[in-house]
Amino acid sequence: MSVRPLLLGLALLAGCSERPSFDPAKVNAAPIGKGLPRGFLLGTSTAAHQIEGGNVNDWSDWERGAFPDGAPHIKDRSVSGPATDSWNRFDEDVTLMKRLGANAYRFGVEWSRLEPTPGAWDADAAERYRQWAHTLRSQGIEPMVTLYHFTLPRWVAESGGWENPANLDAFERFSGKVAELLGADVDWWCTLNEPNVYAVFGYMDGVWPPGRKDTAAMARVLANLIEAHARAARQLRAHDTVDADGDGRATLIGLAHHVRVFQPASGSTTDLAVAGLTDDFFNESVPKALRTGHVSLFVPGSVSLERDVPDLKGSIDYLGLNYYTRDHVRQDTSPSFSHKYVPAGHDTNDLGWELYPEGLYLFLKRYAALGLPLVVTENGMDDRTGERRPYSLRSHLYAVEQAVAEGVPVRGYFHWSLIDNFEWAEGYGPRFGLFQVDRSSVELTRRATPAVETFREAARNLGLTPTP
Ligand code: GCO
Repeated sequence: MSVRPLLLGLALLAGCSERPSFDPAKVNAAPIGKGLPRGFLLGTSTAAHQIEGGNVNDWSDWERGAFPDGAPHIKDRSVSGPATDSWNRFDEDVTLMKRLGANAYRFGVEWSRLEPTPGAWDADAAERYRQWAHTLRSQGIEPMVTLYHFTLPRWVAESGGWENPANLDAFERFSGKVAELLGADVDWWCTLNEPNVYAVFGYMDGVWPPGRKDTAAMARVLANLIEAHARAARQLRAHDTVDADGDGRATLIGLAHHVRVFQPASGSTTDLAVAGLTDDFFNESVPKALRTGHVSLFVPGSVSLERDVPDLKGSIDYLGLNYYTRDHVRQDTSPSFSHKYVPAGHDTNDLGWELYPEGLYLFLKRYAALGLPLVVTENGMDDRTGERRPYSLRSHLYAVEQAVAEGVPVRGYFHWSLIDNFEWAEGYGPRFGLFQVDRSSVELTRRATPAVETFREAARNLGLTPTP
């Protein structure tokens, strides 16, 4: 074994000494939103497949299947189906954004709609996305567009998905086309959503399509995704030359990187090293590659991948962070070499993920070292009654404001999510929406949860004007 784990463990130990802890009384008393800088993007986030409805892609196929032991791929046996019908209810969703007072919206374009077969461009779908981006801009809502959020057209998946280098070429072409399509209204681009999560769930844990359990393939796919980002960024810059918001820049490119706090279960050298390695692989691989132009992936005993991708350097203008939770970690023999859990008594969301707003502050501080603007591209909680979301939203905005107060250049916060939606392998049980969606009604009625008021308060304190 190399000295790498030891060094990482020690690095983590050093990091442990400064774990903050927020005082709920202070969080509740804070004039939330007041500490955010001018021009801050305060919005919500969604993904095409989770809200549009009617999509036909690798995920809609996967949703109908089962694992070898007979268990359904989707825990509650639901299929995304009509989702929240946002494909047809976009204007209604914009009304909700206006009610929040949001000045930004992150949404995805669905590759399988735009290019259902190789090289064929669907003009109607394209026109609808163009109108969406235009509507948002004319309503004073800054659009941020995600190019890839976990779903692939069938033809891409069937030809090997992200394992096949030819599909990187296809994604590159697609990115250029989307830039041409939406560039007049869009400056903020998010090339990929959570490449680390996708690679691990799809290729190591086998719980998402394509359902593989092959750690070496997981690493290759992650490396390919990182490379795909660099290639997409080049296309976006070449084909979106319109500065839509008048700030002097036609493109602001980033990706949404999923980060989790990995807390060693004990002070033992093994737990420290395992937590450090997990952190290194999961949290650090992507930002390090973006910074250095070199992809380096290491999983003890199974993966050691090195790849130069010089175009990565300078490929991002901001780093997006999707932050939800903290895992406690101890050594294990599973393929990921670590066992992750939440100790009894810790506060969790309804999916059992620990609520740890301090973690968001820690990551903002950590990635300030990149010297680039940071954007919280996702944060939120599964709260099926909606009663606990107000504090969650407040405490995470508090984390952002703490970081801002210490000089961290945070440019935006996008709450996941605007509305309840299809939560991948979990189906429709979880409720992440600021607005609840009544799935029993034909209209898929959207109803405000209590956190809408919290969001409006932050918006007003930022100088925005929610509609009544
Ligand atoms: C992800 C996504 C979202 C999820 C959200 C809640 O992290 O999987 O980007 O699609 O719905 O994070 O789990």
